[in-house]
Amino acid sequence: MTSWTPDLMSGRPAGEPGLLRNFVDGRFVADGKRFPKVSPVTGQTVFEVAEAGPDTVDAAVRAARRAMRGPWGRMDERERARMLNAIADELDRRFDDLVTAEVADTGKPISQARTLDVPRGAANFRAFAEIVATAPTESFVTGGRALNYAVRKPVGVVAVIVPWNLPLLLLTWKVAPALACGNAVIVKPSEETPASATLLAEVMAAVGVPDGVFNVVHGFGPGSAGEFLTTHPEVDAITFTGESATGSAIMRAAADGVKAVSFELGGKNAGLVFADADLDAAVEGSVRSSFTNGGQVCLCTERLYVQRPVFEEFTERLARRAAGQGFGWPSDPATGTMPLISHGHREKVLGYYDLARAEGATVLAGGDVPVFGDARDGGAYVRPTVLTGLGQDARTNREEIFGPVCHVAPFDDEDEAFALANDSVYGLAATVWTRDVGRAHRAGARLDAGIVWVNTWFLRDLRTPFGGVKASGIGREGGVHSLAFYSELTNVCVDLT
Ligand code: NAD
Ligand code: 6OD
Repeated sequence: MTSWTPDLMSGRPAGEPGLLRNFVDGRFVADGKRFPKVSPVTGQTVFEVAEAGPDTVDAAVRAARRAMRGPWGRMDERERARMLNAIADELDRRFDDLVTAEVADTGKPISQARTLDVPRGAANFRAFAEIVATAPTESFVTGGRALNYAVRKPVGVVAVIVPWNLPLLLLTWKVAPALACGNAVIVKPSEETPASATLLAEVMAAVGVPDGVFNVVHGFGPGSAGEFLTTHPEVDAITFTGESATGSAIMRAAADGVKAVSFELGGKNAGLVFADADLDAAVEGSVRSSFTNGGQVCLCTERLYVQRPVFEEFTERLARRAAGQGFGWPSDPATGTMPLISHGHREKVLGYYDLARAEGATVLAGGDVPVFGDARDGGAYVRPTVLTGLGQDARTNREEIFGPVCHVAPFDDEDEAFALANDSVYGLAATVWTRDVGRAHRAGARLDAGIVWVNTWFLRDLRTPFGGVKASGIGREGGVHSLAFYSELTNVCVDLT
C-alpha cells in the first residue's frame, strides 16, 4: 500500500518523498522515467511519480481489452451496480487518506476537500449505480408484426483523461458511469495531481474489481502517456476534461481510429446581476463563483455584468470581499483560499493581471502576489483580483484565465445583458441573479451555455445533463446522457407473425 502521511504544513511527506506508481492489470508498476510532483503550497517536491512509457500504456490497454473478454464484459448491470456501491463504501473508508492526497496535490483547503471533492467521489459511484440499474431502454411493437427492443452494451476500452483542478471529482465523474456501463478504463490523471487516482487504484483492488478493468497511467500529454493513449488503436472511446486547445489535439488523434469522444472543455463564464436581485446573495454568490478553488473551476465566473443602478454598490462590495480573503495553511479548517496549481500556471495568471493593466483596467482588488514570511513564499499564490473598466474586446475579457479573477462591467437592460454574456467563443455556464421569475426562464432559453444557474452556483444534481456549447465541449454527461456515451445500443427486431 502507498503510505499517505504527508505533513500538510510543509507539503512534504514524512521522510523521503513517496513514489506513485502506475496501476496496470491489477498491479502497481514503476518502470522507466520518474518526474517530481511539486507542492503548490511550498514549491517543494512532495512525491516522485513513475511516468508511463509506450510499453506501459500498451500493457494497460491490452489488459483492459482482456478484461472486456472475461467475466467483467458479461456481468449483469445489477451486479456492476453492487460493485459501484462497494467502491463508494471503500472510498468512504479511505476518506481521510483521499483528503490528504487531494490537499497534498493541489494545496486546496482541507475543509473544501472534506465537503466537496472527496464526498463527490463516492457520490459519483452511488449515483451511477442507481442510474444504470434503473435506466430503461426502448421497445416498440411495430404494427403487430414485429417487436423491436434495444440492448445496452459496453463501448469497450475507454481512455479517461482529466485535469488537475478537481482531481478526484472529475476523474470519478467519468470512471463511475464508464464502469457502470461495463467498460474497462485506462485513466490518465494530470501530471500535476497524480495522488488520488493512485489511491483510487488501491480502492478498486480492495473491493475486487477484476484485473485490467481499472488502470492508471501517469505522465504528460504530447510525447507521453496522454498521446500514447489517444493514438492507441485498441482504445475505443476517449472522454476528456481540460483545455479547449487540448481537446482539438485529442480530436485530431482520435480521428484516425474514428474513436468516440466526449469533451468537457474551457469556459469564460458570465454572471449577470440584475437590479432586482437580492444583492447580499449576489455578492456572496459571486465571491464563491469567482474565487472558489482559487478560481480554478471550469464553471467559475470571470465576466460579471451588473445592471447600472446597482453597479457601483455591487462592485465596491465585491472588491471589499476579495481584498478581505485571508490566506491560511491548507490544513487549517478555517482556510478558504488556495494557491494556483503550479508556478507555471501562476506565470500565466500574473501575465493576465499585467495584460489587464496594459489594456487599461482599473484594479479594484488584488492584482499581485501575497507575501507570507514563511515557507508559503515558495508556493504559487496570487491574490483574488477584481478588475473593471475594460471593453468587451479586451483579451482579458475574451480568454480563459483560470485564476481567482473577474472583470465587472455595467449594462442597462436585459437584451444587452444576454448579448454581452453570449459574446464569447465559449459557452459552458452562466449565472443569473434576479428576483424576476420570467427573466430567469428567459435567461435559460436565451443564454448560450450548457448550464444556467439562477440565484445559485455549482449546485449539482448528477442526473442532469452537464457539458458546454461552442468551444466549451462536445456532448453531455450526467444521468442517462453518460449512459448514452459509455454504451452502445443494439436494436433487436423479432418477427411476431
Ligand atoms: P489540459 O488540457 O492542459 O490537460 C488536461 C489533461 O490532458 C491532463 O491530464 C494532460 O496531461 C492531458 N493532455 C494534455 N495534452 C494532451 C494531449 N495532446 N494528448 C492527450 N492528453 C493530453 O488542462 P488543465 O490545464 O489540466 O486543466 C485546466 C483546463 O481544464 C481549463 O481550460 C478548464 O476550463 C478545463 N476544465 C474543464 C472542465 C469542464 O467540465 N468543462 C472541468 C475542469 C477543467
Ligand atoms: O460537477 C461536475 O460533475 C463537474 N463535471 C464539474 C466540473 C467542474 C469544472 O472544473
